[in-house]
Amino acid sequence: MRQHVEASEIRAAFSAAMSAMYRTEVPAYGTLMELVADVNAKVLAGDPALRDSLDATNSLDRISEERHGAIRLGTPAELAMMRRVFAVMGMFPVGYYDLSEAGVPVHSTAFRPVGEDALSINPFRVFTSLLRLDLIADEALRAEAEVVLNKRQIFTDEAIALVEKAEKNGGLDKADADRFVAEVLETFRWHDQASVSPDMYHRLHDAHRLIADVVSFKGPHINHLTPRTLDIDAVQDLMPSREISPKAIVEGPPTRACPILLRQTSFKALEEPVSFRAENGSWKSGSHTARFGEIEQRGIALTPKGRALYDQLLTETRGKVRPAADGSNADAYVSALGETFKQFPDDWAGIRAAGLGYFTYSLTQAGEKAAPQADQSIEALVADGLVRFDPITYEDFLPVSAAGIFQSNLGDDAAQEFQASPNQMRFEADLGASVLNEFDHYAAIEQASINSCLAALGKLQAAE
Ligand code: OOG
Ligand code: NI
Repeated sequence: MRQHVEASEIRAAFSAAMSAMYRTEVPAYGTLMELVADVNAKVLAGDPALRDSLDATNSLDRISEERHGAIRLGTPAELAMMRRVFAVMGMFPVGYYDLSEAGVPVHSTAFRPVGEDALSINPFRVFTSLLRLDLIADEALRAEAEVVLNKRQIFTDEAIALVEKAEKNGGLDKADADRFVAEVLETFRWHDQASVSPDMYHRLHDAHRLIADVVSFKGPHINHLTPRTLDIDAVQDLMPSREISPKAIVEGPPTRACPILLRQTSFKALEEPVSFRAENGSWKSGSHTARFGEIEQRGIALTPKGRALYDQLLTETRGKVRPAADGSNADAYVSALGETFKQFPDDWAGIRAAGLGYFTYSLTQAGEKAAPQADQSIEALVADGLVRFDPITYEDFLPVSAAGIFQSNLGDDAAQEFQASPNQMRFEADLGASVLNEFDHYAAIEQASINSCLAALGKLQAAE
């Protein structure tokens, strides 16, 4: 049998193909990529230590590459098939995000590589939402939307055949992997001909702009891609100088010495020409707003306790200043955010001591050479300078931030009230699998690193 290509390699090829396609489809995204590369180069030039540490982890040359993208699916069957497609690329569902609470009628997961090695080969994730027609009040419209969605096939026959082949044989050879990437890319492509009439588009749009975006097209066009920036505030400030218009505020925590979780911002979605099939079969031109570009900067993964504190401080801030979509109170929001987050420790030792973040533990140089340790507690080993700790990067998403990204790209008037109704069981039934709990995952990484420190020092003891 021919050699199988590593799943991570297929993911890397897919991410590169998607980036190339999106840059052609949305030229402003190419401009954002150039800006990010320029800002990252400048940060690295001024910070040799950062450059060395990125170099040491082999991530220097890929620093400005995409970290994630997002799609919105219409039916449970699409979600279930998408799970199988992503599995071929080593991407698995992590986390459940309920966006209904924030006025967006979807619930979501992120398909992503899970192990440290897989993440370092290529970190590309896809934030994947499933439309919740059950949140649409108008029953007739809901039924009509269902009919349209059930008629479409978002995957090519060849893509499905290759997924089945990969599942049967436990992987794909090089030629099949290349075909797989090309075929799967088709699902994410933009279609400028809507599959609904102008009238139906407007009714869907009036129910919620997001519903129109999901239901009106042949497939779940990639709606944004997101490279990593080393200075998100600089990119936010510089966007207008490149003639792209940033959303009002950077989502997530404020600027800090020790970054936590995830900060993200985007340029606002562009109005794009589309044509609609009128009742008499002729094409009518119109427009649709959906696609944008985003940037992200990641910090430490927080424990449930740290996350609760983060959520509390964010709620407190938004109670003081609710960020307006037009940016009119952006400065007031940013200063309230900074002020409120003073309650969150801003040094690694303090974050660790308070049990707010996850860390990996490793032997220091002294630890490598250490004599057998009678005291095996990790705290004692840290205190004695034999073990060091480093923050674990948060690789997931934040529902309030995601809602902010959705909202600012659906138009400023899109905020809408829904009953908060998380339904993870329904989501997992539709997905055909359960999602990995991100807290359990980070806790396991931390515990494994503690165990290996203890074992290493224990071995010294055993060798005596
Ligand atoms: C997804 C928005 C969520 C993020 O980075 O939080 C997201 C969407 O607009 O479909 O991508
Ligand atoms: Ni995003």
